[in-house]
Amino acid sequence: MATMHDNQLLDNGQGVIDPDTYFLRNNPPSNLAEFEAKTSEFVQYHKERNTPVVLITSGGTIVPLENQTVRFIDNFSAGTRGSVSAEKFLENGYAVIFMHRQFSLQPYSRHYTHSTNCFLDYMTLTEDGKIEVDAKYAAAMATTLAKYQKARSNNMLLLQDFVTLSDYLFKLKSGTRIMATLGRSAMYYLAAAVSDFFIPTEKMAEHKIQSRDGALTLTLDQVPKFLKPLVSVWASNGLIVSFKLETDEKLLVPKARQALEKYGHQIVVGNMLTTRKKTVTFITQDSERIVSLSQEELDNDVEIESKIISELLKYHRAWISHGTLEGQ
Ligand code: PAZ
Repeated sequence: MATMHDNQLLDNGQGVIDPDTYFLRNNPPSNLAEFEAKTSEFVQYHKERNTPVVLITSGGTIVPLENQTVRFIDNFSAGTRGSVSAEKFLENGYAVIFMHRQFSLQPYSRHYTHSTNCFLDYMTLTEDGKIEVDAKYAAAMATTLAKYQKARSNNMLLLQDFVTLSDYLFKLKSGTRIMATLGRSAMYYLAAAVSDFFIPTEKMAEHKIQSRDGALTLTLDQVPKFLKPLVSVWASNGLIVSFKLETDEKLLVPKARQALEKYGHQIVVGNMLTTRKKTVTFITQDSERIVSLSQEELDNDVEIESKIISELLKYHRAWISHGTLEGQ
């Protein structure tokens, strides 16, 4: 733990601590060693086979309001972007580490788990008491099941989860450092919605906040800027793609550009809350390109992630062969 003196030194004067200080002041998740062992084994396996590997982060982090957490603040994200993207990367021969918010959408199972149907609605009971998949769903389910089983049996998909901001940050740091051994054939696809504000452990109530005390006023600290060490130290050789979500159109491209300048990574994919499933903007240091689904594609249930991934594969090929995005 940092001392009072360290705290003064490590604070930037506006109450924002740096990432190293964050890791000193917060406890790692109890399953971090298991996370690291599984990630290392997966990465080593694919390094030996020269398989490109993508780390996808997906879903939202929570920030607890109490150390013994009853209440928390959540971040918007169902995990659609991440889980659909994972399927598209797998179809293109990538091994996928899918670091997702626990119980958010996952590749393949997403087609059945969070729909308006309960999973039991996909099944029928035969007269002799056996369970079968309803004929209406069987063909599509067989296709999805075959893809899922292929990914698992070929060791192409590693599922890892997080819940809190702190879980996420510790695992992101470990995961990216392990992936760094792959050099340029690693891609980081940071689609998770990560909290910008949190309550440090030492300022948090220990027990459930009581309503008898009247209205609740919260003061949240700013989360340190983790993309900085991620880009410059943890994952320095890989292709780094971050996502930016906005609700005010005017801010989307300027904020994305600001992020590229501040952190020095390669690509920001910008998306607006209301149109994120049909339009995204690719922003690099020297380009800006809107990618959209046509009405016909929307009518045919084409998912925008297939376009996002095919763009990124071009960038990644260029990155692997000469370490820049040019010539993609
Ligand atoms: O998971 P989902 O499909 O509901 O949402 C995806 C998203 C909007 C969270 C993602 O595309 C994104 O923009 N992530 C980064 C969010 C941010 O700016 O922090």
